[in-house]
Amino acid sequence: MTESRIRSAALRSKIMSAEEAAALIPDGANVGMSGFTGAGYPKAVPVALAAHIRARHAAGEHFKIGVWTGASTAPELDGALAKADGIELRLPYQSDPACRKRINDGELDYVDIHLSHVAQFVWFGFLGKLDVAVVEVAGVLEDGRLIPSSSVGNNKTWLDQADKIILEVNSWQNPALEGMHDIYYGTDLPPHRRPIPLLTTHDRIGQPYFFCDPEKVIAVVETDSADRNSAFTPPDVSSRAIADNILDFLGHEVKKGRLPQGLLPLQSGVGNVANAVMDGLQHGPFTGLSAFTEVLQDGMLNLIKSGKMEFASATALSLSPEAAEEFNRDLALYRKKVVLRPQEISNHPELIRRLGVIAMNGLIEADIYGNVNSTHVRGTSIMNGIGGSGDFARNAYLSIFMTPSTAKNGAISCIVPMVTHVDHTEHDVQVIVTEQGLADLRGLSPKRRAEAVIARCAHPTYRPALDDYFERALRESPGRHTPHLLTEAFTFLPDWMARHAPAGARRKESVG
Ligand code: 0RQ
Repeated sequence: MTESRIRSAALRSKIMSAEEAAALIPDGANVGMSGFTGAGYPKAVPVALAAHIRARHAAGEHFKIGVWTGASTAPELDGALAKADGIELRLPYQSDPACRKRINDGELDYVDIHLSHVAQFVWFGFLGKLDVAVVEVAGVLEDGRLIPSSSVGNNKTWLDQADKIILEVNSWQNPALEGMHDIYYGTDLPPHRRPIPLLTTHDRIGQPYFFCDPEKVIAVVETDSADRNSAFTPPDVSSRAIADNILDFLGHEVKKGRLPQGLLPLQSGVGNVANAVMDGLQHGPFTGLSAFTEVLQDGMLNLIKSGKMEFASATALSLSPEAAEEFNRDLALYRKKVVLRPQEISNHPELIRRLGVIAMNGLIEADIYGNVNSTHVRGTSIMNGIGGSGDFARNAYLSIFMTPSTAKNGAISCIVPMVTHVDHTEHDVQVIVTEQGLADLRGLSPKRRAEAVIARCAHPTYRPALDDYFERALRESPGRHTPHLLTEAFTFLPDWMARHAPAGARRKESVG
């Protein structure tokens, strides 16, 4: 690596190997790591730490740490540490198969927190002491300030709050990232909080660098590794139909005068369906779009490239390898149209409400009354976590949840009588969309919501069972405001699904 990436002589003197740096992290430490949706996570120290932990375990010693991040990371972080059985507690969001298995096997404590809450939980002291920060950066200035990399996440908080800091300086990250970030240092604690002075998606209210006390830096590790950058599956028939339903609905809202022609700032969740919706917007009638979101996926990048989207504010990139290559190649263009902010700002309720964000997130199951489960399979096994979906759904101008109507080749209906776990209550869910259609739940009472969700969103295979449940609940439920048959809400539909699922459809009861 050229020395120009680490321009501070004081920090250059702390360069060491990942193994030496990892050995400085003690058993029982709470470690704040960078990383958000596979971008900007440390690539070398966690792998070295996992090897160190295995060696300590082989010697009969106890060694586990708390792992705090921005959001999901990659196999080199969550995967490596979970496989080594080195994680005591994980927060706030993960999507790694090895980590998920440990959580669902009861071997790893997981605290699934709204992404906007994490920083203030640390500032308030709710999570205990942060011992070490391990943060990837794109470079270090002469005075020790840091150039953030492809995600910002909670790094500002980790660098502020940790006793000790380990930096990974990754020369794979494009040096032209310098200047693209907006790190806001104006957040005070209650009762001294002031309004956050951000009025449009493209306002800059902070500065492009992280402050970092060089005295706290105990190691600097040089790396040259790509972000995880997993590929997206091209939109299939189902995700295209979901996207079309959303586009029709947004067009209808524009006609009604409830949305401007350029819509309002978009937030789009993770995953293939969310990416397909962005792809749909590419072919839709809307121009002058903007985004106030967490992750910038391929679909959004294409909207920027085609000129349909004027500006995107996020906290992280989450790109396929091809899109990452293109982003790096054309960074001179993209840096004028993209800003990355700390996640307590990208997901801040005040800003989401002020800007009037249109939130679009995935779900695992929705019930007939509009409650949404985004996190649990069959009520007890975690899939990923709530991530930022609650930050956005609760505060958005429009909160849309989308899913294919069935999962596992049609063996499971994603529309159920009663969700087996609630992440987003009926009060925060305004629109549910599947490939079958769209239910606009705004202003509807529970019974009218149930009629709309069953008729418009459920798969035809499962509609009769849901109609039957709802009709019997209307007759037999002790209370008639939100009619339910509580003794059968969770048992009736799975049995029915098992009997009516298409032949050959695979059924999976649990994850991980
Ligand atoms: O499993 O891959 O093993 O087949 O869940 O489902 O349909 O591919 O959809 O990728 O959009 O993910 C809710 C998980 C949806 C995601 C969730 C199985 C299904 C498949 C994925 P397989 P799809 P997506 C901002 C917003 C919470 C966080 C969030 C998520 C897998 O959107 O994690 O929104 N959301 N953050 O087969 C059993 C069901 C199922 C089911 C789906 N009813 N029963 N399995 N699946 N429905 C970003 C951040 O916060 C960082």
